[in-house]
Amino acid sequence: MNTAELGDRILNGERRALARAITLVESGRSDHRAQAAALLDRLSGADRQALRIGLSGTPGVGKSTFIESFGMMLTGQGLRVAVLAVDPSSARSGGSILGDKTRMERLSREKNAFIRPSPSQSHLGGVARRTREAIALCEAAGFDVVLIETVGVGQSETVVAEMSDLFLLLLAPAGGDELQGVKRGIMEMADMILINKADGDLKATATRTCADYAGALRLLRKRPQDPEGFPKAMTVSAVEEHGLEHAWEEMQSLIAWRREAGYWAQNRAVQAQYWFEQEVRAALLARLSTTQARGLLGRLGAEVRAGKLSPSAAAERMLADLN
Ligand SMILES: Nc1nc2c(ncn2[C@@H]2O[C@H](COP(=O)(O)OP(=O)(O)OP(=O)(O)O)[C@@H](O)[C@H]2O)c(=O)[nH]1
Ligand SMILES: [Mg+2]
Repeated sequence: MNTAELGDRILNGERRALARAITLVESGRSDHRAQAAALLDRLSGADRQALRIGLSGTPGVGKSTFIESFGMMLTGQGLRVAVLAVDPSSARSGGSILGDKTRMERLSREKNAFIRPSPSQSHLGGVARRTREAIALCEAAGFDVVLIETVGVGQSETVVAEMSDLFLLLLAPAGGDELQGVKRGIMEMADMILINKADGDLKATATRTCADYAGALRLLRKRPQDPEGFPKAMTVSAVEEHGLEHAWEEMQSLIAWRREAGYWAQNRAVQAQYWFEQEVRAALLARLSTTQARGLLGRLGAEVRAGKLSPSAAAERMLADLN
């Protein structure tokens, strides 16, 4: 299938075409890269936007269960929902969300939903690009909401937050009064904190945990992109499907406010600039691993090691000689 036909099918909302296109953007082959670029270029003209919701949380907090329940609620409202994952630590069997597609059994059968696992064995830079491109493909395919899931480890929250309109942090109820070791940086990224598992025996603990986090959020520096009362902490139960509609209402009201105040567009512009700079950085680094660069590092390095050339002088010469 050529890119024109593939593009038309994506615009038509065909999930199989979308899946194929995502496979294309995941490929490292240079002819595939060229095709992917042509496809994305073609689709950008459609100018369709989805609400991009980033979702992070530690293993076992209930991300998959939440996405299943929340996704079903959205499709129940007639919305089309795509689910993507950013999982740099694909040591976990079979990557992320499709390892537990069983947890999203209903959603995966839903015709207005599309679920895509993260490819295994990719470094964070590669994952970031493929996820951004997959988001663009989902938007072109007419999805209303794109959920981007990540396990809360290391840098992946930043990656997801930098490509989301809304960033949710899912937490578990915790005993005691210390905040669950959530790093301040991650709290600062969150637009909403959802304390999951607010059901059964855990309900009271969840309510207390929620109050603790609401307090902690109030202590953070106020961000211009937040109306009064945000970022917000709420309790939900993904299993019992409690609080999901309320959470969705809050998300919509936040987004409506940001659109009105210009922060939605501004945020997307800032993100575009960020990714542009990241790509330049990555491309410059890649130029250090070409044969020519490695040759220069070897030759100039020998002179540096022998004391014939200072490290800075060698670096300058290296950069001048690099193609
Ligand atoms: N009581 C209760 N249990 C829940 C809820 N949501 C999820 N769980 C349970 O928590 C466990 C982990 O849920 P998952 O949805 O797989 O969690 P996850 O965050 O996707 O986990 P990883 O994929 O390993 O990162 C499962 O046993 C779920 O049944 C909830 O709302 N209430
Ligand atoms: Mg999961």
